[in-house]
Amino acid sequence: NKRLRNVTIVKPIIYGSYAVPLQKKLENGHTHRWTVFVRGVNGEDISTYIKKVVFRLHESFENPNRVVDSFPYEVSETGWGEFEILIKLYFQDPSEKHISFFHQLQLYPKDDTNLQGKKPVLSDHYDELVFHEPVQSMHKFLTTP
Ligand code: SLL
Repeated sequence: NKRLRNVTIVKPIIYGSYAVPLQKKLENGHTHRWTVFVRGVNGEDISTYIKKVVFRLHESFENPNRVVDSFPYEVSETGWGEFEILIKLYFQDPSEKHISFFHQLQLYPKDDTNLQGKKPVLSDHYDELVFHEPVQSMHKFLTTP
């Protein structure tokens, strides 16, 4: 399982969240429905090289570690507060170490043009996963159409 010299593969991804206020506050105090997600750009299927995604929610949630092992890589919940979500990407090839990043869940619009909360509040980020000189087995996952 050799490294492929002088080969670099770049995988663009988008990760983030969107949130909408509930019509009515729930008995448990929840005010919003939200989704946190990771996806490929241009509808690319990332399951060819992603094995699973773990979303670590705030500890006030039941089972805060949410493991998603197939498309779509997302978790939907209701809640009342904003917090940082740890997102861990695990790759199909076991020799490739997982990577982690944080996303700040946003429920409330930052500008007051959307104070009525009619539109979903979206917060997302573009990022690029760079695989420099991947091993042969990982290269195969990365180039599978
Ligand atoms: C805050 N530091 O105080 C943050 C914590 C926690 C959000 C936010 C619901 C949990 C549940 C929930 O939205 N927790 O009751 O299921 O704003």
